[in-house]
Amino acid sequence: MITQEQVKIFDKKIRGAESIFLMAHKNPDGDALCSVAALCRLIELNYGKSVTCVYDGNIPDNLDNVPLRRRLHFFERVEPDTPVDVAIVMDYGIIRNIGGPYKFVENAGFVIEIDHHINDNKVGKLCLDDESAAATAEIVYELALAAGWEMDVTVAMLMMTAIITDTGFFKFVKSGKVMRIVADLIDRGVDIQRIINDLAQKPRKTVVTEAESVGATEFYFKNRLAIATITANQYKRMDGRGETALNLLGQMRGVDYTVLLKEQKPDQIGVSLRGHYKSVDKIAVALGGGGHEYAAGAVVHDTLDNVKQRILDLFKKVSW
Ligand SMILES: [Mn+2]
Repeated sequence: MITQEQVKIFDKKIRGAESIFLMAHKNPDGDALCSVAALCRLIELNYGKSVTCVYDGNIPDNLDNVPLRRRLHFFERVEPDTPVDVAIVMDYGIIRNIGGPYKFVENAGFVIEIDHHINDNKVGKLCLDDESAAATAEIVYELALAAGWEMDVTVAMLMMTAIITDTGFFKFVKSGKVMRIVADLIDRGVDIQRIINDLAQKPRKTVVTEAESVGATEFYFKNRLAIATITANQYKRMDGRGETALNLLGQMRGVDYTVLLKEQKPDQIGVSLRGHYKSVDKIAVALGGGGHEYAAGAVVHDTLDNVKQRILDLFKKVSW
């Protein structure tokens, strides 16, 4: 719930600001990128002020066609000493996740945060946080309504993209509230089919490489554990995350656990773990990582063979 008191402070700070910076977490995902772009557009539409959007890390290829994508600048391309009157930090979780753009927060006269992550160490003076929101964009939507802002179809598209990505294409939706927002965004002219199709597009090389790695999957524990490997050479040919491989692995009937090993460097293995209604978070923690109950991961600094052996040893201990 956004109160009128919060709207008043937000409004006053934006009106009084000459330089406004927007940012989210490093390596922005759909929600991070689109929440920033949507709020940027809303401020420009409703206050006639220009906003600077910065990011750190990489933005995935499948977000290339998101409206206003080019409005986000790699933080090092922005003059580091730029005065900042208001910094708005979105979808960040913990301060460490902000990365390079944090220096603009440290310089800022006032800091606002908009987030749906659980966080005890808040960076914002004004906090528009809601842990029950399915996406940060959901809070931006509520702010826009509470403030009575004009919202165009570009803003609606960005919010929809954020919701679709953060809910895993609606799979993780736990409340009707976000679906009522989705309904309103459709009525505002959003083409949901087009967004979903665009998000699914990947470079040809990535799809072919990931399918190749799934073709060489190894099965253990009576075929109930599937382990696929993306070698260092394959890793170079694809766009980082291995979603296609994980999706294919997850479709195999009778497989309870899937593991994707990515040889990011000779001694750095990215491990993605998925459980078909079976928890994998403890295994991720044992490897020095973490995540959600059915989807977790880790980055392990060891050789591919050693990491695979460690994982097999850990799976010996699970109750099949
Ligand atoms: Mn999010």
